[in-house]
Amino acid sequence: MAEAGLPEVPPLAGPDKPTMDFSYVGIDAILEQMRRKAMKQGFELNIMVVGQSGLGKSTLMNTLFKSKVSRKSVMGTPEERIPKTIEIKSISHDIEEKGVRMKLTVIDTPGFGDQINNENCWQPIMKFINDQYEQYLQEEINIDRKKRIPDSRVHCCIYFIPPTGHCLRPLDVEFMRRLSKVVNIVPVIAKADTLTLEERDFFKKKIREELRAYSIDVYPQKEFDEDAEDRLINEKIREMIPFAVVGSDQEYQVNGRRLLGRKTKWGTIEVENITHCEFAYLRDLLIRTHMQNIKDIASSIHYEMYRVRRLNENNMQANGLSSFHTPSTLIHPHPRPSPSL
Ligand SMILES: Nc1nc2c(ncn2[C@@H]2O[C@H](COP(=O)(O)OP(=O)(O)OP(=O)(O)O)[C@@H](O)[C@H]2O)c(=O)[nH]1
Ligand SMILES: [Mg+2]
Repeated sequence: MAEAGLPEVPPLAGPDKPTMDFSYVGIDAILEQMRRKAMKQGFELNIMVVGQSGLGKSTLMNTLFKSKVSRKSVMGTPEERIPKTIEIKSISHDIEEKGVRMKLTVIDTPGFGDQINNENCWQPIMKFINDQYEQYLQEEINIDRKKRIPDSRVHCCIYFIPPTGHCLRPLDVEFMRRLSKVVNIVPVIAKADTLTLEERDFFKKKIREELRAYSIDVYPQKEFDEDAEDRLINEKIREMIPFAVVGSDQEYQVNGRRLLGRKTKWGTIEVENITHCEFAYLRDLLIRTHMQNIKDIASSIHYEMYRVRRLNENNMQANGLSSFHTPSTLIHPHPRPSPSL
């Protein structure tokens, strides 16, 4: 019998066991060790939502918490109207599924671009993202640093495009162009139930063309595909982006099943039904298929760029150089650091 807490080690050879293969070292057991470690630590994902007021950002995040990701953990909360978001606010949920723990944090932001003059309205969002990088950096360079640095860095930012059916607005272009350089951007078409299927397909295609034309690199970025397999999977996602989503935190009974939906006179739009909208694809990308990759790119590309820039600034200050000089002793970010998977 194994000691309490220790993994059971198979006996080398026994009377009823075939002779062991002595060339076997057991490297594959590292996978089990990593799994145990990861299970103990749990997982974290920080998602930010940005977009014009009333586009359903808060609703969609409630949908995410209430959908199959965390049906159990939020059951029983009283249904109430979602208030207008007036400040940047983080909400965390601890989710546990099949013994795996996850802390999902949503950073909800107030209506973006709601002013008459929207020049530089992306700045508070950019500042928030950089502030989180700065906090992490300060913890990291601390001599007496924590074993596990609390991670409040924004791993990805869901940008809500209004369902106009025409094209991106200059504001959308400006935001995504600037922010895609510091954070993973996942664009979505908000309130997709207001578009017909043809309008939706046309709008999605148009947005993809515009993103290409303006060289806006949204997640999953082509240049960070690791290999051919990666490229194949991500290419399919890139052909689907932006996801046309519908949000709701209300449950309805349809054909004997309880589901999240929007009830209209003409029927109920089921938010998790892929024939109705693409919410499930978004959730699967964020949680089921690409969560680790999103975090890797956030950390090894976006945070790394910030870190290098800040350390260079510090160096220059220490050497009494102005930022106009670019001495050869500068630390340079890797030309294209590949995310560690
Ligand atoms: N038709 C439709 N309405 C939606 C959808 N999602 C949310 N709504 C409704 O739109 C209204 C605004 O939703 P919120 O989630 O508060 O929007 P918000 O983007 O968080 O708004 P601010 O906090 O003001 O920035 C609510 O009445 C929602 O019920 C959707 O997918 N389709
Ligand atoms: Mg809101």
